This record gives sequence, C-alpha cells and structure tokens, in this order.
Amino acid sequence: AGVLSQLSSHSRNGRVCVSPCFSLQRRNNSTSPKIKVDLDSSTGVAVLMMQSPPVNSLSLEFLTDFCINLEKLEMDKSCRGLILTSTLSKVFSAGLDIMEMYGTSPERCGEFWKAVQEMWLKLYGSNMVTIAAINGSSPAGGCLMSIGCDYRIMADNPRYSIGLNETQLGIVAPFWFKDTLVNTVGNRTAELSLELGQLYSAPEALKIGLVDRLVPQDQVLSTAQDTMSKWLAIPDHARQITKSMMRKQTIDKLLSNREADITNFVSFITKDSIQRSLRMYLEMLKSRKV
Ligand code: CO8
Repeated sequence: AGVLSQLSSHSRNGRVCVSPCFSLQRRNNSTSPKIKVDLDSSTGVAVLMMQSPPVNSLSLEFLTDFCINLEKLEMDKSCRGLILTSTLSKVFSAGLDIMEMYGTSPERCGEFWKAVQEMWLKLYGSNMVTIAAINGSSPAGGCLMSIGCDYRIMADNPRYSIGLNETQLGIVAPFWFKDTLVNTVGNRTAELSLELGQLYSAPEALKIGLVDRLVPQDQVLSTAQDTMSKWLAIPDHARQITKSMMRKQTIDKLLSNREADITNFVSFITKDSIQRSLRMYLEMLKSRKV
C-alpha cells in the first residue's frame, strides 16, 4: 500500500475492489474502448489517454474503467508517474455525463455518484506524480480531474476553457470539489469562481493559478514528460509524505462523509426543479450547434 493509504486510516475503504488475479496482473499496456494506458517501463511513466468521443464525458462506465486503470497503475511498483490526457482534438473532458444525472433512477444516481467520489479519491490521493496534460476544454468534472493532479499544463488556446461551472447548470459543486479548488487557487478566487460558475480561458486560468503552465498545443504532452522527469528526481517517499500532509485532511473529510454525500446528491439531483434546469442546459447545448 502506498504512503497516502498508510497514513489515512480510512483510505482503503474508498477503493474500487479489483479481484486479486486482476490487480496482480502486470501488463505494460492496456486498452479499453474509453481509456488507453501506455506505461513506459524504462521511465516508470504512464500516459492515460481518455478516448471517449465526442467529449470524454464521465459516465458510470467511463469512471469505472478509469478507476480500474488507476488502481492497476497504483499497485504497479514500476509506475511512479501518471500523465492524464485526451485523444480528442479540442476537449480534455466535458465533465460528468449529464445524461447520468437526467431522468435516471435514484439507485443509478447513487451508484454514479459513488464512482465520481472514487475517481477523485484515487486521483487526489495517488502516490504517483500526477500531471494533467490539458489539451482541450475542461469544464466541471474535467476541471475536477485536472485539479486532482499535482501539476497542470494546458494548451495555449484562448478558445479552450476550464473551471467549475456547476452553478451555470443550476447545480452546486459539492464540498470536496470546492475544497480541491480552494487548495489550488485560494479561498477568494474559489469563492468568485464557484458562485459565478466561471469558465476561464487558458490564459485566464494561468493568471489565477488554476493551471501551472501554458504551451502550444503540440507541446502539451512533451512538456508534461519533461516536467515529469523533474518531479521524479525527488525521492518518492519524501514527496509522497509531503503530498499526504497537504491533501489528507481534504480526503478524510469526504471519506468520513461518503454516504451522506451520496444521499445529498441523489435527493438534490432528482428534484423536479433541478431536473428542469438540467433539461434546459441540455437543450442549450444542442441549440448551440444550430
Ligand atoms: N454530458 C453529456 N453530454 C455532453 C456533455 C456532458 N457533460 N457535454 C457535451 N455533451 C454532448 C453534447 O450535448 C453534444 O451531443 P449531441 O452531439 O448529441 O448534440 C455532444 O456531446 C458534443 O458536444 P458539443 O457539440 O458541445 O461539443 P464541442 O466540441 O463544441 O464543445 C464542450 C465541447 C466545450 C465540452 C461542450 O460540449 C460543453 O461545454 N459541454 C458541457 C460541459 C459542462 O457544462 N459539463 C458540466 C457537467 S456537470 C459536472 O461535471 C459536475 C457536476 C457536479 C454535480 C453536483 C450536483 C450536486
């Protein structure tokens, strides 16, 4: 078990259960329809590519697949660094799949939310060095994934946006989304950003510290690789303990409130008024195309 897990008394509770034979399997490359992982055993760096067109939306199936892949890499001692990126041309991830929250049963909503929690717990608490290579727009859940990493490199394109825009959909980012944003950009900026549901262009995101670096689109991945080698020069144990010190309190807050958080989400999202807001937002997304 990694240092983050050892230091957190609850952290194993949150883990997706992977059958022993599956988790012990050591493969360098794995492919699945929605996610592709390339692990370079000479550098110990894995690149996890999200490849679920049209927008890498985070459905239950996608999140399950994501967590299984992350768990496998976490357990593989040869893997020390993870770069998260997208194979799509203009989108990193459109965030949670809105269709998972619209017109679905409370049971399915609960299962979905548990998978969202799991994704964040695994990513934010990872022992690996995690770098988001943000090569396209990254709203809401896509932004959560990005700020769940240790470092963010974004394509320098003012048309790409990133942020927690939940209020624009008439929904509310839960406390652990908020905490992750506060930990990244500070309280005041997070407050403005969350209340307004603000999406920032890549240059604006750099200015407020939501991302760490902008580079031309075709250099996002190579810059992530270069940055990774600098991070990997730091001894793992020292970096991991420091990471845990910075993140443990935030992680433990969700771990000790997981069930209540699921109940809150399900009762909120299934309200008629919230369902109406989601429908209007979906219609707006469709109408933008016309
Ligand atoms: N979920 C499901 N479908 C989506 C999503 C999504 N998040 N985003 C886009 N789509 C669909 C579109 O409706 C469209 O469908 P169709 O082809 O059938 O018309 C298709 O994907 C392609 O979308 P676009 O044409 O808009 O693609 P573009 O490349 O022009 O734009 C963007 C890409 C910028 C990502 C754009 O699609 C966009 O802004 N999407 C919406 C992003 C968004 O607002 N996501 C918020 C999701 S909510 C969330 O992540 C956190 C919720 C926390 C819940 C808390 C409750 C308590």
